Amino acid sequence: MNLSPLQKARYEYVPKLPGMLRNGIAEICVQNGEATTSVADQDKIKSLFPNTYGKNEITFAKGSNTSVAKKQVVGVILSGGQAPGGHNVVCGLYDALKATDRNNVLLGFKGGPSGLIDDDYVEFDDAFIDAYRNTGGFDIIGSGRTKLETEDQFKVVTEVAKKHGLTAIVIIGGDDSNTNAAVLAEYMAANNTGVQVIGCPKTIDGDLKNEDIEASFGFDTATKTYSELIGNIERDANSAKKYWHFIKVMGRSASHVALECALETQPNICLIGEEVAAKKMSLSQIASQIADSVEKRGNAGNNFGVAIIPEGIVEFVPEFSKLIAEINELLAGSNTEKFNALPDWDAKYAFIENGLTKESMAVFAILPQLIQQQLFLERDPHGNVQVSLIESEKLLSALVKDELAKRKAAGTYKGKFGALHHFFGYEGRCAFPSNFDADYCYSLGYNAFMLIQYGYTGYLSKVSNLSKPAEEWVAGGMPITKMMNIERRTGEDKPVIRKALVELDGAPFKYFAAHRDQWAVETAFTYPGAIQDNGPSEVCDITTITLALE
Ligand code: FBP
Repeated sequence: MNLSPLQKARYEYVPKLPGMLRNGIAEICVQNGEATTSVADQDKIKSLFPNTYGKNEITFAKGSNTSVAKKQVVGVILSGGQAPGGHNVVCGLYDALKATDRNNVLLGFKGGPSGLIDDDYVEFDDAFIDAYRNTGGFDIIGSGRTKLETEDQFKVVTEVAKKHGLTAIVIIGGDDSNTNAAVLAEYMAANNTGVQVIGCPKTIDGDLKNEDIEASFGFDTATKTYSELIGNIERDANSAKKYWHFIKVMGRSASHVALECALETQPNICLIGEEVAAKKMSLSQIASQIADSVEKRGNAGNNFGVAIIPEGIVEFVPEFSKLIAEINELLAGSNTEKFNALPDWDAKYAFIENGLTKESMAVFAILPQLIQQQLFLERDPHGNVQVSLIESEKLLSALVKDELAKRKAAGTYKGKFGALHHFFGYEGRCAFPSNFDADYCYSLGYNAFMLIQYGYTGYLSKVSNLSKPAEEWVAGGMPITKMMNIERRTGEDKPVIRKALVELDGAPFKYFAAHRDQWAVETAFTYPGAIQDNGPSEVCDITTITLALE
């Protein structure tokens, strides 16, 4: 492997653990918390998870370790989209496992959940792990989005587990992947396989959080990476004074990434999908809101600006989300194949026209053909629209341009409008983890092994009190079923982890809402610069503004 100077330097970084995990394995005991219930649909979730539902939350503390000694053979997978810090989860897991007993074994299954089915794995040793400490990416074993849900898949996983003598499986993933973890844990428990399943909360989207899980890992580094880039663009815009930049940022369902980037960079516009849904805004209302800022700034001679668009925005516009829901139903089951087999766009258009309601067809009909076609791109294995492939930044800037033309004709707008488009997503998912993510991820992995050692299954590794220094972080676990409810996916009702959306009465949104009118008209940009990992703590160890405000 060719090493950059930074990578060499990052090998030397020693991630910080929560205080209660610092005294060595022999000094970690368990404190029992409250029994749990699911966030909604309790009866249904309880009946689907009879063996893993309703368990207690737990916290680790300093004290004599009372876990039962046995040889542990643990399998780990990275699942879903990449997020900075994933390697450190594996490193923390490995270190705790080996510190407990050198004979314990950690197997990494390659390419996500499919690695478990195909029995494609590697056995980690010190040299292997050391090459990935404090680095970004998931390339240590790769990732994938295969959904583990059928009886046949579970049987194969059970056979693979038997073959290796697995005592536990750790699934490092987002809401969908941890839904997989809960379902697999239930299957393993119901069939007395003796295999425990533990999840770890990953996703740059930041939507796997709740009163227990304060942040998903990767959000910190990804948003700081995008904010650096947005700040650079703001400075370019303010230097050249001739472009409006429409910047789409990742965040499939929730707008946490967009909101955090806005708090970091103070752009002229930032759309928040959850607000658009709450106010039932139409596409033309959104375009008009952006055009107001362009007009005011343009009339004052400032023909430039920056607008941040969350990639999931289209799903929040009521007319659009209804359209997407209808398209999902239209493509359910074998219909996708039928649709894809149609010879050309005209035939597909006729099929669509036949399947959509009048209202949705009216929305569909006014979209540019490029966007219409993007709405029919393949869903991911969990049935989600791949919003990263829908160019909503281009759609919105085109609508703004039309609106400005009308205002120009009416004589109210006197400026010039030139738009450039960007999409920041993949740029941030494999960045070197910030100190925060390096520490948090290592702690999640270390903690996951403690949950295994103490015999828990169907639990999520939980590290909280994150806005404080790592010494004060609190390590423990919570049953995954606590976060679940029933939702409609690919035309069926399914138990899934409820996504955490931006709360409009939460402190981060309120702060943004209190300042955005000023930011829309003035040039109030802030330039966060690149992530720093070596220097004063107030520069290198800061958390996200979202976490600080929450
Ligand atoms: P996870 O929910 O698996 O963490 O992935 C989130 C994400 O990064 C989204 O922000 C984005 O829409 C999606 O992955 C892109 O998926 P892919 O990597 O398959 O293109």
